[in-house]
Amino acid sequence: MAVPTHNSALDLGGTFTLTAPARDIETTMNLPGDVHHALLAANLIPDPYFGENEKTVMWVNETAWSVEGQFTATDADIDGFLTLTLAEVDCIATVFLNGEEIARTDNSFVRNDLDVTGKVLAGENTLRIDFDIAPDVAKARADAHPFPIPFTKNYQTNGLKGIHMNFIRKAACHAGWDWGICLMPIGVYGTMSLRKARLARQESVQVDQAHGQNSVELSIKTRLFAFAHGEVELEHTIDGQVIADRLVVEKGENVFTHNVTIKDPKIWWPAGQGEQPLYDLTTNLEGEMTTRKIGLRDLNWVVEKDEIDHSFKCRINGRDITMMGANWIPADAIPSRATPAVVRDLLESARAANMNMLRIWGGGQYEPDWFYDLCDELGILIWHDFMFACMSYPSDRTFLKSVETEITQQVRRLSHHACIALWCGDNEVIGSLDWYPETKADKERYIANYDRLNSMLHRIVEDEDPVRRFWPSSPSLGYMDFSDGWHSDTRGDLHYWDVWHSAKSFEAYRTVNPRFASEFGFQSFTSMNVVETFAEEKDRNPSSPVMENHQRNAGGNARILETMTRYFRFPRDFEQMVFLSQIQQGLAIKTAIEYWRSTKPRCMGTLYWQINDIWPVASWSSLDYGGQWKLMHYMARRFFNLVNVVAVPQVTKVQTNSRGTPVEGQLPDQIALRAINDTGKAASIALEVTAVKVTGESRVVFSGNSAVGPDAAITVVDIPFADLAENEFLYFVWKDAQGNIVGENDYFPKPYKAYELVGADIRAEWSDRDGKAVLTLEADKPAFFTTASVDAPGYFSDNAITLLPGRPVELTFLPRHGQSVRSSDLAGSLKVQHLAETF
Ligand code: BMA
Repeated sequence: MAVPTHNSALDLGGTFTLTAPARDIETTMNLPGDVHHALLAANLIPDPYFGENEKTVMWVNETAWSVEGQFTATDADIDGFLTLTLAEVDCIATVFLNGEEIARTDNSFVRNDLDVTGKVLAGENTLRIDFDIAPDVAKARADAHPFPIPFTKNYQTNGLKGIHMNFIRKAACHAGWDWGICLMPIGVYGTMSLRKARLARQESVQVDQAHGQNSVELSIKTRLFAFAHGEVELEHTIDGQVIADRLVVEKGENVFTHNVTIKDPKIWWPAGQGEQPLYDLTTNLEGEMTTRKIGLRDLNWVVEKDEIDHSFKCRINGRDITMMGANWIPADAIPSRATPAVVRDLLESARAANMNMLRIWGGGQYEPDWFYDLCDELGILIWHDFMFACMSYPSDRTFLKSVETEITQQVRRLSHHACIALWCGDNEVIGSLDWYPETKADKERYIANYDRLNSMLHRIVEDEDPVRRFWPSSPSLGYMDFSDGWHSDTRGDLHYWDVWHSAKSFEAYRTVNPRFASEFGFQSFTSMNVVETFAEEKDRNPSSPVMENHQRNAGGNARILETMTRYFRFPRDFEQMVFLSQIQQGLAIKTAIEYWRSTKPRCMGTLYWQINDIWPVASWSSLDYGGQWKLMHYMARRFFNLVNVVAVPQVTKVQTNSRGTPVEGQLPDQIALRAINDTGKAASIALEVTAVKVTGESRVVFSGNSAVGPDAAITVVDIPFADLAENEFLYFVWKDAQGNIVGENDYFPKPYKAYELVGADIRAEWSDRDGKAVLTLEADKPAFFTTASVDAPGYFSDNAITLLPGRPVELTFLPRHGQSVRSSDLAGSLKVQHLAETF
């Protein structure tokens, strides 16, 4: 966690000495940073992500580490009250300044502002941090607790031993997860500085907004910490207005509120719905300057009785806007690697796929300030869990006290951001009571225990950020409701996992009608070029130890392969299997999202699990570790199109299998083509539907114009299934009022394996246009999920597309990280893949 930069602080980051006395190790370490990163740089450990090295490097987190470094202060630097700020110490450590113990840290989500007045010398000073062995501390605490609190089942595949992460405050997924490596990083992250104050320092600046006719009233709440009684000068500047005040402060914490009116406000919208104008708010406390970007938007959640049960929707600037996006996990298991450039790239890919919301999931971390700045800039709203996930937590006084400081600080730090849409108590903690023998056997005790923590979180949000909604948990049916949030689809948010975790058919997604689907996912293998970074040729087999190590959900590889046998013909080799797994993943999630979006306004949010990976692994992500787009990310860009047309098969009598789930490929009676408009303006849709034989012949079965009102979904036409011949599928294209093609989609009534797909000859031609490389693809026969890839960081304007004879498609290459490339740089590495080639 970082504090805003200010000009009167001495940066204490730099090169430190890292030692492990018990192991006779001494090397250098850059701070802020983490131990694994330093050991890698010093060649003292192999790449933990390669092969099965996770096990080889496990000793690192079973070792007591110490970092020590020097900094020089001038007379001027120490002339005043001094605060040593360590934004994030991971995790349990003792801090020494010039040999004197100045703090014990215990919670990596708490910022440490240590009063070191009189303790810093003019000249050289020594800062030392001794880290305890976190897994040992966690175990000792768990053992001493009066009743058992099991750790999450998501550690079942971390290869070694479970760690009682519920007894220590650091990212729960540091100990692994069902997609994560177990490294248990150790380090200091974010701001490390020595701050000087004449009398007081800034603690937090929060901004509330009240939107009027043509103005926005801001209420700026400034929290100062004063070292003594006296007077200070405080100045806020925003939109050319200066609010200067002379304030009397008392020793300790002081809170002041100033109001300012922004006339003719430039309004902030989530991505896709308008611009993201940001106002600079600069706060100057006698030279300690901080700047925050303020986006002006009116946001509230409409959770109220309706004809179904209760709505669950986000109203922004007066419009009920469908939330479309995914779940976010920490960007790297080695914290030093999650740089602003890496994270910006991931967030830009979220926006490029038409997302407007990410959910920061409760088993990860509160992100640094710059993360939320990026979301404000890109128009990505954040559903923010507090950091509790998939297990119970203690509720004794010491634990609650620490969490109270954590949540209070985090809410005060982040509440000014336009992107923060909701505070949510945790991820799946209520549901997890049914997962463990201990909690199942004594549920009342664990619910009471849960409520002590959860009601405190609620109270803190009400006190510290009253304009934001607190949602108890994800999934949850609502306030004080401790019942099953997984399966009720009439209220609250829903996690729907039956397709992945219970092997139901993709069709099962159409048997639930969530109000807001905040988690559902399907795994794929990470792309071939990423597999090559951790698996040698001999290990490229789905049941090799290396590939199994890079799959952390028990039975995950088997689930991927078994599903293939249900929908596709079995792939002919490893590389084709990797490719097909990504087609399959995209298809699963497309089925869910197209259908749920089409039920608008019943369903007002779909956030799939998960957008990113923490290391190279088989997982539910749509972006590979490193940010490359998997096939699903391309499909997401299309299934999240604001104006979209989707096929919804109608089955009068659903046949179910022995598991009570719809059978794969049950033929529909008819196929409804539903037009979805998630814009604030009416959309004109000229739709042409063709029935195409997999061998290429096609005929038009419908053509017509419709108008879809703003924020609405309608059925344009029902196509009787009986009208389709064997081997025919539906392909549809729609144009706007100006006649421009705005979207294409298709629908196969039977599983792909049932069709006699024919080989296609695909011609690829490169050109350069407006400084961009353009690839034209043309096929002589239909080619499905046609995907172009090149060895360069970037993505094509589209991929995983249906190519039809006589319909060439142009794909523009969009480099990530902003470089420009020419087609001649890419042509040599071009690979074009498609479905018929996989078997
Ligand atoms: C969800 C998440 C994670 C997990 C995922 C896949 O419920 O909350 O715990 O990674 O399921 O199993």
